[in-house]
Amino acid sequence: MSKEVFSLCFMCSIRCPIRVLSESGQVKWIEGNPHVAGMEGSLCPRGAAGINMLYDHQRLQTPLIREGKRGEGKWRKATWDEALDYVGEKLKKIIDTHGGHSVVLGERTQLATHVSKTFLKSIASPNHFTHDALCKGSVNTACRSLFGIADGQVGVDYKNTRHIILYGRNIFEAISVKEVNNLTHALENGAQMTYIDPRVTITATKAHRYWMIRPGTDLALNYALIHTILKERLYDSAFVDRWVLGLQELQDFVAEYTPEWAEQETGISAKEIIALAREVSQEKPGVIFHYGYRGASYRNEIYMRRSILILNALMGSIECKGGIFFKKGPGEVKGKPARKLTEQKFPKINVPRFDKVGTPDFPLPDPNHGVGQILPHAILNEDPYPIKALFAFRFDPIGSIPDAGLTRKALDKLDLVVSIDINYSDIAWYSDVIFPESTYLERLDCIQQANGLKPQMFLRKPAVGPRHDTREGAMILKQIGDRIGTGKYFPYKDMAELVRWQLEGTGFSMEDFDAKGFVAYGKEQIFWDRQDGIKLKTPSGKIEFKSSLLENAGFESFPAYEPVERPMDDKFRLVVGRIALHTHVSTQNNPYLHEISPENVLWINSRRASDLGVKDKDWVTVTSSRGSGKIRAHVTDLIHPDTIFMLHGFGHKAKLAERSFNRGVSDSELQENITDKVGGSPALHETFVTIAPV
Ligand SMILES: Nc1nc2c(c(=O)[nH]1)N[C@H]1C(S)=C(S)[C@@H](COP(=O)(O)OP(=O)(O)OC[C@H]3O[C@@H](n4cnc5c(=O)[nH]c(N)nc54)[C@H](O)[C@@H]3O)O[C@H]1N2
Ligand SMILES: Nc1nc2c(c(=O)[nH]1)N[C@H]1C(S)=C(S)[C@@H](COP(=O)(O)OP(=O)(O)OC[C@H]3O[C@@H](n4cnc5c(=O)[nH]c(N)nc54)[C@H](O)[C@@H]3O)O[C@H]1N2
Ligand code: SF4
Ligand SMILES: [Mo]
Repeated sequence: MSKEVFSLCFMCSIRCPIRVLSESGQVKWIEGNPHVAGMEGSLCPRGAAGINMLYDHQRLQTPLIREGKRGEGKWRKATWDEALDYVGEKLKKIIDTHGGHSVVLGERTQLATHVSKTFLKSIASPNHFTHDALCKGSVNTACRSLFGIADGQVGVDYKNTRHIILYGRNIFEAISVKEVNNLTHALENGAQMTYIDPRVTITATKAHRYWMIRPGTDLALNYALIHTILKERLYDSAFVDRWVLGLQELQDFVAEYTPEWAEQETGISAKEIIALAREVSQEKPGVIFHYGYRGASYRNEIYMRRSILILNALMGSIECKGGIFFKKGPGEVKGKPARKLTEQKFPKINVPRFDKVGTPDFPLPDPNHGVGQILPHAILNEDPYPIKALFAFRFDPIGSIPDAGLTRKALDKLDLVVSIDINYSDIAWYSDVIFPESTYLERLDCIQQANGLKPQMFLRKPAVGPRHDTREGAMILKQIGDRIGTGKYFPYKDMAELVRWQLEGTGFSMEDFDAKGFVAYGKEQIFWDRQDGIKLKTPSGKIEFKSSLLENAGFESFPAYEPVERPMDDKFRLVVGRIALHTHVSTQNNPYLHEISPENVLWINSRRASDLGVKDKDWVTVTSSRGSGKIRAHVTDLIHPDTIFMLHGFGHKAKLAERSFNRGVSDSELQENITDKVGGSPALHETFVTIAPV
């Protein structure tokens, strides 16, 4: 019997809407949901490889309890009751002895995040964190400093743009399907694309203008662009007069940052910088200075992301077609959002978070997400208090927090490490108990509230039943709750009951999602009135160039430019990123994706390679202060001489993921665990390495 189901992909956390066809309980075909604008039936390669993930025998199939030492790989298969009882008993002891706050749960933000937050709130722990700070914490803080609104509620109108400027936003490899389709349409309609990256990526090859910038100097470039725009009065004065606070302060500040100065710093000619400022301003306001996605690279990240957003404000490209906009929720059309379990009343929490976010020590990062890379430091230093248990839910702290050696050392100190995963990930391999989750093709999930120009809701529905002895994450957490006496906070017996509860009061039912996979609160795109209607949430109600958020916390709005350190002598700056074929640390063992992209290589500039006597495809050793690894050189002119680049996500340690085991090098083994103390991002590109022929 054949069946069609509309659902949401989860080969990465973009969660593209999909249409899945199955026959006699076997998935046969997945494509982009044709009913959803921008999807146009397309999928990225990882989305297509979802079928291989489902039928891969090397994924988790049953609960496992560790028998040998952590990381040794000796497991005992367990029944669900056995594994849940085991975790429940240990957890109860930890909470009774050390308090609920000694328990941390880290996850990739996902549809069941309100369940995970409930799990911790019910034991009075403030220690929920998401991947967000590791991904784009400083973008988040930059948005809040200017708009009072987090980046998650800011969107980009790619389709109607006239000119897009991308700072290492490698959109054609680090993919979101709708963004790629919409930007492709804009380019076909004559939009211009400027791409800035120390490395020639696929996106660079499609751009009208490409600048090989010296890494870590985008802020200098932006100050020079702002300098030119203000000096030549190229900005949208009506918009700026109405909405901006601190223009004069900005003008005084950038006076010394001339294009000639920036040329020395960035390696981009002053003439070209001025040309871009003039060119873009002719197309305003339908232009986009893209504030970036993985905004997690340098110590000064917050100011670099702020400078990009300031450029948008100067172009008036905010809340307009072809620019950036604020997402609209159901409240905008008098609708109700889906309910969340976190709306319940919980025990009072009297301690700070493990990462001290929200305290004077670390005031600005978003407490809704926390700062994950602080975890190893907090555990090892018992600062602000001892931590005893970690739950990793669809998140791999070993692969995704820089300095894996330090992370493992911290994990060694814990009494309990539990993973909820679908793969033998490196964190699962290092856990005491692994709970296997049903994959996205096999599970009903919580409601996706999709704010945007048109508020909508989506639903992930199973295309087929679970192939193995797996459960949904929201059920696993509930069943642990049942064992530690917090079951009452999870008032559902199965996922369908939870979803129906979430939909109460919204006017929609689960069946309403059958036809197209989503429901919409209205038909029209909503733009706020640019004269009077932009609902900024800053104290002044304006776009705060001069930021009360920063200044009230003791930080400057416009600190003097401080250059990043240059790699001296034989050193290189290590830079990392993605390709279209893999998701972070998740897909390297996927049979199909592994076949096309089995391991990472090290991009190195031809001249520097020749100085070292390294030829293309030679094995080299790459060494940092934290670790070293053996990897093949990819010798090329297409990378800045200061920089070496490798794909993130390889070098897995879990033996039962046989294809990816020990293939390539893990960037997290090499990187130092350093943080942008204002914005919250890890400075992933602040590690220097040396290269030696093997
Ligand atoms: N060193 C280094 N660190 C980084 C980055 C980097 O480039 N280098 N990038 C940063 C960025 S941008 C991000 S977004 C984060 C991402 O960090 P993570 O979220 O940790 O990475 P992912 O690979 O997306 O997924 C993590 C885990 O989710 C599991 N998983 C996949 N699908 C499911 C599912 O349906 N259910 C469950 N329970 N588990 C599932 C995978 O098997 C994997 O173990 O990493 C950040 N950290
Ligand atoms: N295929 C695929 N797509 C994905 C993901 C995935 O894992 N796989 N993950 C999703 C997620 S969570 C994220 S965060 C996004 C990431 O989306 P992006 O941020 O677009 O992707 P990255 O590959 O992390 O890009 C980093 C780029 O920045 C460049 N770079 C390094 N230093 C500098 C610098 O100083 N200045 C400039 N201008 N550029 C620099 C690097 O050379 C690299 O090309 O991708 C999303 N889409
Ligand atoms: S970008 Fe690709 S992997 Fe990510 S959700 Fe969309 S189709 Fe799936
Ligand atoms: Mo990310």
